[in-house]
Amino acid sequence: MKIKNKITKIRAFVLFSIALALVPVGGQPPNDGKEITIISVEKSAEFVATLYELELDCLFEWEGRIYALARPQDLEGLDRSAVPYFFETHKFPALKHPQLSVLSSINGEYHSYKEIEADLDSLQAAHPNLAKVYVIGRSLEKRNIYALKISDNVSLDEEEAEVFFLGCHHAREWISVEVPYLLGKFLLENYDTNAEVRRLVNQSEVWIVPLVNPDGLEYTIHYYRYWRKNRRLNADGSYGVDLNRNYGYLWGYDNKGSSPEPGSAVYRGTAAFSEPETRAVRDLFLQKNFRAMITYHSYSQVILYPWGYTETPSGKDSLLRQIASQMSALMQPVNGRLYEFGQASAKLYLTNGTTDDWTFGTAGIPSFTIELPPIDQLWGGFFNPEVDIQTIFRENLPAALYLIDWSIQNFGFSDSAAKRDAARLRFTHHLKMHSTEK
Ligand code: 0X9
Ligand code: CA
Ligand code: ZN
Repeated sequence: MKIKNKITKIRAFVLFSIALALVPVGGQPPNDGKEITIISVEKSAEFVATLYELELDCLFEWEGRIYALARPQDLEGLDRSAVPYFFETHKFPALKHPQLSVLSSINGEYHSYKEIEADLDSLQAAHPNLAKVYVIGRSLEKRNIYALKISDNVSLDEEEAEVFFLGCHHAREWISVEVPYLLGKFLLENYDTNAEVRRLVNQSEVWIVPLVNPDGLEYTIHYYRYWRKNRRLNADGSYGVDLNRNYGYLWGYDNKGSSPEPGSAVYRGTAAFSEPETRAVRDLFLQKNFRAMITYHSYSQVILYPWGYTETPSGKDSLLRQIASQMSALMQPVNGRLYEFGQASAKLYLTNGTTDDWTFGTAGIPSFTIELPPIDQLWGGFFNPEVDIQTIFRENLPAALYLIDWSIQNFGFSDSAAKRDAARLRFTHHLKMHSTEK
């Protein structure tokens, strides 16, 4: 074999885009002190196929080479494959303000899959009359997808306004797990002492799915902080379907709002609801009669509403704008941060197969995507320091409470109840209880 492994350590090689991608200015590197290895291979079909085979996550392409993140076992695999590659190691710099970083463990105050499981169970145990944890489905890697229901007489399905909150369709958007989780915790812990919270909880049924994409989240914690999609092994050897392009309303409408290419960050999958994670959300949604929903993402600090697939306003544009504007007005005084709002396609970019287009398109309910702070990459992008978790939650709280109240006030009006009832008949499977009450 004449192919010689060319293993060269280029110490001085510093690429600005790596620094930008992994250590956003103003943000806190979440992998402080950790060493990472970045490899590169010449861009040829054969070499790229090897990267896919070895399950490496490609970071970017630059001057004819593909750069990817590699773990130690990946380097062994590369050596065996006889693909010539370069590698370099980087150590994240020590922080000037370590208290702002992710401290207590690899993911700090943020929740991992096991941590959200344990904390949801604790909430249920501490508030047995108000909180119940359900398993609404399983991820590709067989992790549970949990829903927390909060209401008085929680075991009963009462004639009350149902409201839906979701988090973490995108793995690297860690803050989007925390905000809906903390909303649930807040409602439960303030029920006894706060009459307004009690009224909202008594008159509604709040459903919270804080972690739609557990496989992706675990991948960001243990392998690659920048991962976005789920962990589907695609036909071409690449990984991941963008769960926020996999919903069934005008799925794959065009190739601008989503991609047919498996390797793309916005790959829509092979069919609408091809992924177990979106199916879990769909099946819960179709069994319920939700009046409004918020799905949390990051970052951008904006409130978005349908449509995403077209720049044409929906028939309910003024209602959606009015609710979004109310939410923004309630959020702004908390920490002084302004959340701009608008139709998703116009305010941000075209998308199709998103959660909110689907819930709005099938049930006609007010549906919002809240892109949590920061406002841009220079303020940290996907990496919010731990001290910001409470801050961001606190400013989002009045918007969530407002939407619950709006749902209560508008309970009884729905132009698509019949449509939804018909759909529900097709999904009659029963929700399974988690843990103590199986
Ligand atoms: O692209 C997305 O899925 C969302 N942005 S993110 O950076 N969190 O990935 C925005 C979706 C906006 N469109 C709709 N909500 N329809
Ligand atoms: Ca109730
Ligand atoms: Zn997102």
